[in-house]
Amino acid sequence: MTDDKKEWRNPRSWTRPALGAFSGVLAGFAALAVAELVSAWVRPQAGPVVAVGGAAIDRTPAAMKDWAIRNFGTNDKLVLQLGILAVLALFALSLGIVALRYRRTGAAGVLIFGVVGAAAAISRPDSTGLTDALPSVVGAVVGAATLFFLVGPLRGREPVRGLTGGPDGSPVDGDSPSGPVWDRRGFVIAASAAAVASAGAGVLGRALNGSSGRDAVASRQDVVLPVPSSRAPDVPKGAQLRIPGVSAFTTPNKDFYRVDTALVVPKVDATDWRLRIHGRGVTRPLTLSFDDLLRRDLIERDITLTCVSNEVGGPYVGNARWIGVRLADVLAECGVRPPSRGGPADQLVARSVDGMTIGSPVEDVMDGRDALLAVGMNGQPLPFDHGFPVRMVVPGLYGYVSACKWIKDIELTTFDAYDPYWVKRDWAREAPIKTQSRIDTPKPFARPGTGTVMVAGVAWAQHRGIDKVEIRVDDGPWLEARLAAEDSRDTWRQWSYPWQSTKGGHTLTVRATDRTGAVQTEKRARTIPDGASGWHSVVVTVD
Ligand SMILES: Nc1nc2c(c(=O)[nH]1)N[C@H]1C(S)=C(S)[C@@H](COP(=O)(O)O)O[C@H]1N2
Ligand SMILES: [Mo]
Repeated sequence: MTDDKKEWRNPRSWTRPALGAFSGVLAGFAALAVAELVSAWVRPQAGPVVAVGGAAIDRTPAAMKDWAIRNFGTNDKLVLQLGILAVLALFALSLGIVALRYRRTGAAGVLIFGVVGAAAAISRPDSTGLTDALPSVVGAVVGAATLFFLVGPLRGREPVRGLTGGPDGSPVDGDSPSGPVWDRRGFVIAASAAAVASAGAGVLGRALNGSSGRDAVASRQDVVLPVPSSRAPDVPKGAQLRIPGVSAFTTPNKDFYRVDTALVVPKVDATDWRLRIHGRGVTRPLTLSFDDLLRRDLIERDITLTCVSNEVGGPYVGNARWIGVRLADVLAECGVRPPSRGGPADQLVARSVDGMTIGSPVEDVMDGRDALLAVGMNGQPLPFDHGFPVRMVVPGLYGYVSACKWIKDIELTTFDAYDPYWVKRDWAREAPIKTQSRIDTPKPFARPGTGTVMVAGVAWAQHRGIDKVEIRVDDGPWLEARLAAEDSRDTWRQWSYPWQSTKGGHTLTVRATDRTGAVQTEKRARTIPDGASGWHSVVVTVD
């Protein structure tokens, strides 16, 4: 007891584990920094954190993904990567302490993380081969060496207790601590050198990764979108209400929601992009270049996209003016017939450069709706975030069953024969967009004054169209809202209602009716497996 107390008072009893832990963290930092640098040379997606993060995303159960989107929204990827870094820091710290006593084991532990990173990198669906292992492997070797080097001379000759060594400080795994022992100055210099070199490698790697894909950026700058042979009519003047707080009718590209599994946004060089179309019932397989697409007849359409992960009242819906090639024409040229005309394939599987697979009903994309291979978004080439150079857009279907970004391959198959990415993860095979409406203003918990309060928002039922929107105050009768002008039945529609408010707390609720006459259901459903349902409500207090 007395001994322990003395030992505890003696700074040495914790200085050493602390320095060991510190060396471990430094070694981990060195490993990641070097991996970052090497990944800039291989490709940014091959870095260990991105690869392990991607593997984690693919294995995340649907419920967890839903939870992450709900809590972190579009920041979910940042949170994931910070989580991975936190876990790595904890392991690195522990390995540093272990290495004080078992130097080889500690260093080997770092190598194991390298193996994990390498395995993740080469098994990613977009992996380009064994070189993807290099960032993890080289990083881990440098990390292990750093730990070995820093920790060796820490394993001093003085007797130490507990965690840091045997009673006489002798190593247990047989590697001899016969080398030099750090004095304080020596350790500070060595550790600082390691830290500075790692920081240098990391910053350089970051910078190089940040400027990677320069060819892709240049190819995007070179794109001149041809004038579409079929223009979209101007958005009717009355489609955009001039009520503060209502969503912009056309969502600017920079504000457009983004939902995908890519930790690093793919940067595809349009000049070597190809789209291959093949599979069942394809009598004339086709490979198209980007220029091939631009030379075809282009159509321009306003289409509202919605994510199946959008909660009732949620933000994952946006409307853009797309330019693209009519997908049905391309398919017909390849000899594809929809099932209703005897075609053998009922599922079209689009595959992206990052390994995403998205399956749509062949019947839907060929039924006359404006299903597009889109090249333009709101007058610009597609932004990288939204699928440059080419993505699919299909009116009326949730994004995960229609809107493949960075597309590179289309395979005709059957629903029986193949489950795409999200279907493997328990989401529905087919998912038409559910009729929905959202109150944009007033905001939840707003405190408007008495008098006329403009209640307004958007409603959507893509490819069916919105015919009616009603609101209800508390448990009162349904009141018909004024509908803004309709742009097309493939776009959302704005609505408003001048509410004569009365003092006190009130719940405002909205529901829409689509052109098939179906009233938006009150029945609450979760986003899994085929989209949320229920009515959107906002609680306000009138002062
Ligand atoms: N390659 C790829 N395409 C993808 C996805 C993805 O994860 N990877 N996500 C899909 C989903 S779930 C949606 S809702 C839309 C979103 O498109 P946006 O990010 O341009 O809004 O893209 C779809 N296309
Ligand atoms: Mo989605």
